[in-house]
Amino acid sequence: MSDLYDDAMRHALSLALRGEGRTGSNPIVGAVIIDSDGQLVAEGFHAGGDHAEVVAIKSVSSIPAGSTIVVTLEPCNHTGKTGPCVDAIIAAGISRVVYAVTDPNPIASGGAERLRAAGIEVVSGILEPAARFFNRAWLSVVERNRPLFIWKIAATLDGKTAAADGTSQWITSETSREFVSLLRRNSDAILIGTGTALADNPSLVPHDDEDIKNPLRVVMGNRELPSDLQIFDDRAELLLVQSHSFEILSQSLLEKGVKQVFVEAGSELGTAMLQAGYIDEIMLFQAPTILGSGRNFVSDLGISTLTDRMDLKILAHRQIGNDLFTHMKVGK
Ligand code: AOF
Ligand code: ZN
Repeated sequence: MSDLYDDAMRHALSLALRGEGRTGSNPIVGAVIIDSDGQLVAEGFHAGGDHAEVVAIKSVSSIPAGSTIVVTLEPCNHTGKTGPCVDAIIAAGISRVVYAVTDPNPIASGGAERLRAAGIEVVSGILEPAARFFNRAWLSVVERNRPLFIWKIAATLDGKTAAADGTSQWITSETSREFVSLLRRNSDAILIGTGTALADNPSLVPHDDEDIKNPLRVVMGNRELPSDLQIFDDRAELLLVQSHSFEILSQSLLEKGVKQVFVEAGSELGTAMLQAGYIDEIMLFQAPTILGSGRNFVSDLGISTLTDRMDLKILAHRQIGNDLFTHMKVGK
């Protein structure tokens, strides 16, 4: 039975991913309904409207007796933007609920208890580590009251992000840059410093699809910005954080419902965030090319002896085009 649940949960996780960048301050959630023979009955994911369980239940006219719903997050027990999922599950006559992560959100928790009280069998913790990873940005907000900050770096083999004369376009291959565009689309916000805004004049708008909201553009720092910069156009929302306080940055982002921030900072802002403990992960695109001199992606962190070094843990790595992509977690 547990293999069956694992397979259905893997399916539910892949569905959940389709909601990335579309759920605002809500988690990404996938749900799969299977009958007593393990055959797929319905599926759904949260895309900002109905919760995943309700999407799956509503997608079919009837659910066979003895069915199981496999969902990546404990079904909610509260009335928020929508009614409690536990009620929808009970009303649908579902016999068993299998979920991965217990809901730590105090207003929505208690779903498992209510389901059990209604005579429904509940199994929890299936593929929990993977499901926690998928929802790590939302969990960061609920459990730490802080968005997840992912620093993207495009550098040479020797860690340079620009040559000595300032030229930097392009260090990584087109395939890597297309992948970065996808990562931007799936983020709630994209962060740069005023230095990068002035030097590169980026638009920070990953797509022109009117049906899908672009990420919030965030520019941090105290430098004056001319009003003809691309970030001031009306293609996406802009948040200016005229401060050097990451606490203020974090609170302003939470107020905007941001869970996951794609940090496209240069070395000044990136180093300051890293030093202050505000970088959670690094996505490094490393081109097999050498400059020798130029701008380093990171500057002095105040580390003078090896035992004080900042260690990272590799989460994933692969070749993309002619570059090496490494996804790392800061700390062990
Ligand atoms: C979701 N999607 O598929 C599930 C969620 O503001 P509300 O009413 O949409 O409620 C959000 C809370 O509901 C959320 O923080 C989480 O605790 C719970 N479950 N949320 O957005 C879903 N299943
Ligand atoms: Zn719900």
